[in-house]
Amino acid sequence: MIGKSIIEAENAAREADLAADYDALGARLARRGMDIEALTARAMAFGVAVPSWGTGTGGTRFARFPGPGEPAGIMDKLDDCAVIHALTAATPRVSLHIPWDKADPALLGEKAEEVGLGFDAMNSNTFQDQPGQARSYKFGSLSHADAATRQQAIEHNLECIEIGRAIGSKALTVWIGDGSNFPGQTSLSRQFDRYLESMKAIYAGLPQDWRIFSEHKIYEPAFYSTVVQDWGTSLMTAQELGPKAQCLVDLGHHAPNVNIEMIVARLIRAGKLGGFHFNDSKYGDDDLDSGTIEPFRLFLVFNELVELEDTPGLDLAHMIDQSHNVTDPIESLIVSACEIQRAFVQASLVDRAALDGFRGDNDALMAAATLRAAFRTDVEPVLQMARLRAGAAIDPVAAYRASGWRAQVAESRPRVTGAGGGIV
Ligand SMILES: [Mn+2]
Repeated sequence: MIGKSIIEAENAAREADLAADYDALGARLARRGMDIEALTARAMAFGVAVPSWGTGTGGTRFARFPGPGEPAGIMDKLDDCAVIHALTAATPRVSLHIPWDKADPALLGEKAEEVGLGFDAMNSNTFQDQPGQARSYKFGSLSHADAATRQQAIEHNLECIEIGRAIGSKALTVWIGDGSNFPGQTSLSRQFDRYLESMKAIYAGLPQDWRIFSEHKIYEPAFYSTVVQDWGTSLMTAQELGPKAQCLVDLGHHAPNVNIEMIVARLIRAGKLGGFHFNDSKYGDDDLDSGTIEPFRLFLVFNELVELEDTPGLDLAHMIDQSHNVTDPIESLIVSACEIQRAFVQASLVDRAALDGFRGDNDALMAAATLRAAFRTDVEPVLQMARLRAGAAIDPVAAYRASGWRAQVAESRPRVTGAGGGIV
């Protein structure tokens, strides 16, 4: 693990500057009637889950270029996740992916306790075949034309619930790659019926205090039609299944220029928003790091979440889902967690009373200006202070580099040379 002394030494060099920056921002916010301490408390209470699969180098379907010290298994991944949380204090939970992370649940629980992490939603995988698997998912899984293949996929999801139950998870995220690549290849309606029937069987196996999240994705790997392709289909699914079923919004899984924040508002209105997979994109489902391409869009998503945060029953699972192809995955996850937290804090700065007034007066210009005033406020001192007070690093990437973690684990972890396929 990252030694406390390294974090403290790194922080000591930055604390005086932070104190000055924090005081200056506090005074500036006070002039706007805002309390910086309340904002820092909100930042400290915010958490986003790290995807276990994000700790390894990702890739595209063309290639993967792993770096030194890649995690060799789930225990290594949990170590890396613990490093991210130690430095940011913003990632208290890990989202597991079965079967990639399959291990004795007792050992998973012990390891999580040892490194101080909890588990977020479980993720099933019926979009690829596993060694020794009886039936192939080449032509689908939960919506496959063959009942035995559907049953195999259902049982896999039930197993994910069973593992999750043993380690304290409370949700299952289902994303399937089912669809078609040719017009006429499949019946668009009957395929969806089969999917719903399978999801009902999984839903029936949910413990009382669990939720199931339906994640949609517009395309890939099925490039002509996808069974759960948009939020409308995801909402239909959640509504048909029942109260424990909700929708998961992955920011990358939308057509270009779609107004994602409006989808968020609609799903909250329906009582069906369950959580997020955060990432960013330039062209499609690029899985780029959160906040690197369209930080204003991320802010607008959080603006809806903050505006509607008192909605009864709203309980969101915030998770990251990205592919880190050219960076050290730990650094990307650190920066992404901080950027997601930043968008939340910026959205918390919006003067809601003023905004309501401008909306009531149809003053579009000033309403937009109210949002921009929050978005343009540099809240870095708030984020830094939240980390410092939680025992994390004022500058997490600098502390990570100073720790030498990657070089240290590269000594003990086997060198990965495979250049196999990418990550989803
Ligand atoms: Mn996702």
